[in-house]
Amino acid sequence: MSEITSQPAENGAAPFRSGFVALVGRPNAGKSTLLNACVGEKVAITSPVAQTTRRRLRAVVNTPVSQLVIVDTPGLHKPKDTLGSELNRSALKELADVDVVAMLVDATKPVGRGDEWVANHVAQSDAKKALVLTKADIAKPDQVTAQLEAAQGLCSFDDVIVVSATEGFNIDAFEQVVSGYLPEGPRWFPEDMTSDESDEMLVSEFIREKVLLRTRQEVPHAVGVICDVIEFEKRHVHIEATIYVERESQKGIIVGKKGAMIKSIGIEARRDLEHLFMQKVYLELNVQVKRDWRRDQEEIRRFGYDSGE
Ligand SMILES: Nc1nc2c(ncn2[C@@H]2O[C@H](COP(=O)(O)OP(=O)(O)O)[C@@H](O)[C@H]2O)c(=O)[nH]1
Ligand SMILES: [Mg+2]
Repeated sequence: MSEITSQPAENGAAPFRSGFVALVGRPNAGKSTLLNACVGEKVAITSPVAQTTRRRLRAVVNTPVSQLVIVDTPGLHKPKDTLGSELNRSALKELADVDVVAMLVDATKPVGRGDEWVANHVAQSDAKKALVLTKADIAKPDQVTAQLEAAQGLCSFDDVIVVSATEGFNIDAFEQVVSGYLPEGPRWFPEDMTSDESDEMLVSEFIREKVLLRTRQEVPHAVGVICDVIEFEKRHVHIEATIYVERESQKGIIVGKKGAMIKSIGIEARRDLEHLFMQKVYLELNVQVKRDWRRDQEEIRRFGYDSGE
């Protein structure tokens, strides 16, 4: 859909490019799924729950002609509490710091006020702007056409691309389009580096994802996870973590009947963690109540969900 416009270097080869691209958009647009598809492994957690992503996450993607640092951000939305405001702040901050802003729009949901609001912020960024229409695999062709037209009216984009992150459709093309807009420069990061998250944070997030996938309504939003212990032993990784909720009733839901829910969460999280660390994992999970932590700036910071300002 797009041509790389960089000038060939003197020896005839295109110059190597490197820089930053931020993925922004409404909650659930598919930002974290696209990040994982580009990296080729799971670094960001994803779920149908809005505000799954609470932390900015940077991942390094190497292509033959470029090194992209892709920045995943929390979905931009109308905040309801202190946590929500922090998530917005964290996402908006990235707009000023990157070479390319990729605004993601869900092909299956009509373009609405939420997208307009995001686009108004994107328009103010000095970065190059790409419109990325996501979830092409589940959108009907006429839906894609209509969405493209509506989304292109939101802001002046330098490029447009349609992708499916779950099917791996146009992921290479997305990387190519973005690479073309990066400044010339070397690989700034080691080729084997995938993300800037600590092991503790990856553990907490992987566990939180399993809670999100298994709980409903208010419960997923009330959950915060902290990794208390992580020890790399000879034959396994020893992990202890605590799942925090805001109410006793929520604790009951997470624990489940005779501990069935927490057991399932543990089994699923362990499977992902063993994949991540490529080692056996021993995982001990606790559940605790921390009343109204989402309204408490200090608690939000302790969980690592703050914007760092
Ligand atoms: N069918 C389909 N579903 C997708 C695609 N990308 C994301 N999703 C789903 O949409 C939901 C939200 O995705 P996520 O990446 O967490 O969205 P984010 O809030 O923008 O980070 C998840 O259930 C994903 O599995 C896609 O390309 N195709
Ligand atoms: Mg996300």
